[in-house]
Amino acid sequence: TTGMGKLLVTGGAGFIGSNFVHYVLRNTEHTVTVLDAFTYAGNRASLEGLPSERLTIVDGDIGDAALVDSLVSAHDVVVHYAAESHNDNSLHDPRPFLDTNVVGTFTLIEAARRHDKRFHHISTDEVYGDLELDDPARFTETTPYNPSSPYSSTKAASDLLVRAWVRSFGLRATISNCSNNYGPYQHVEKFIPRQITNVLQGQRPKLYGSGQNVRDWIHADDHSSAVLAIIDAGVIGDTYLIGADGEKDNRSVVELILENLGQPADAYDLVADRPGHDMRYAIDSTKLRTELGWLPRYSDFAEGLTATIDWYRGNRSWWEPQKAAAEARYAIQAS
Ligand code: NAD
Ligand code: TDX
Repeated sequence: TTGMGKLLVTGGAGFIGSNFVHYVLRNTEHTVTVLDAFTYAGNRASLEGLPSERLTIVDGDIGDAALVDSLVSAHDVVVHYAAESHNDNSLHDPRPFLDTNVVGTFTLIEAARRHDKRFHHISTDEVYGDLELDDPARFTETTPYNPSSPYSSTKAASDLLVRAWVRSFGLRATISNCSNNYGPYQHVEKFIPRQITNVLQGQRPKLYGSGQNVRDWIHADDHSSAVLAIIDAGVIGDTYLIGADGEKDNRSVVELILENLGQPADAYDLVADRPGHDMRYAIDSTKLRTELGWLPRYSDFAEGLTATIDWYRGNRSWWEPQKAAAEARYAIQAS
């Protein structure tokens, strides 16, 4: 990326945010301030070993208007990752999703408007609802919003706030909607890390429903390179879909994990389905590729998954402290 700037990265201690911070410090000259509330999903260990002269970490809430105002005023670009991110949690306790995803985003864009700062909003393909398994269509920038869950409806609400602030107040913002990410530092509540760490602990993977649901997987580093491309050259007011043509059904992903870890491919349990479970997501990222020249580096999912499995194998001290609590939450949700 060109030049040097001061980035304020919200949610930078979470999965995708921390991968972005690593990526930025490795590949650009920017300095980074992370604003993160360190909820159950935030982890200081995900930011260890980074150059302290280019990284500042602030423990605070994006809903804290005074804190947000002073931080936004002191930076060039706000990159907004912070969110409550897990669908299963949103089905059992939606309130934090409204507070963080909706009111938190509102608080940030008000500050960005006041100080006329460049704002990039990170969102998800889940705002478009889901597709049938046999539908040849994929999501594009013009697909109508149709979210299914408390999580995705609050992300949709936040996207619409950003669009309205662009139109009504001239906020200098862009939005990206990305497909499912995988890679290091992903919380063990999420599908891929949950199944890897289950197997590493001698437990069986848990597949919801029939395991036929399809997700469109992208490596977190490819998400990061796309966000940097949009910050550099994206058109103000525009939305960009980010995806790497990685459609896989959940059963195939579990089978790959089991094979990788030397287990029989059918050594998993089918468990109760997620209520309202979206069937399939699929991204058409033609706009990003043709207008901004972006390309994913990880084109082979099986290879990226193997690297991710190796990371969880080699970093037990990162995930073991979260594992029991995450499984206890699943046990409560199931009862
Ligand atoms: P995550 O849950 O791993 O991380 C979220 C981070 O935000 C955590 O560090 C948490 O402490 C922080 N946070 C939560 N509430 C906060 C608040 N009120 N104030 C400050 N910080 C707060 O989530 P993730 O999977 O890394 O997702 C990051 C972003 O990317 C989200 O906006 C999500 O909607 C979006 N996204 C995720 C995926 C995916 O596959 N995980 C795909 C597309 C888009
Ligand atoms: O134990 C499980 N078994 C299972 O079959 C879990 C945790 C999930 N699943 C299924 C549900 C989904 O079909 O795996 C798929 C992926 O589940 P999640 O990891 O919970 O992701 P998803 O619901 O698809 O949402 C993710 O991608 C889009 C992120 O969590 C969101 O933040 C992002 O917006």
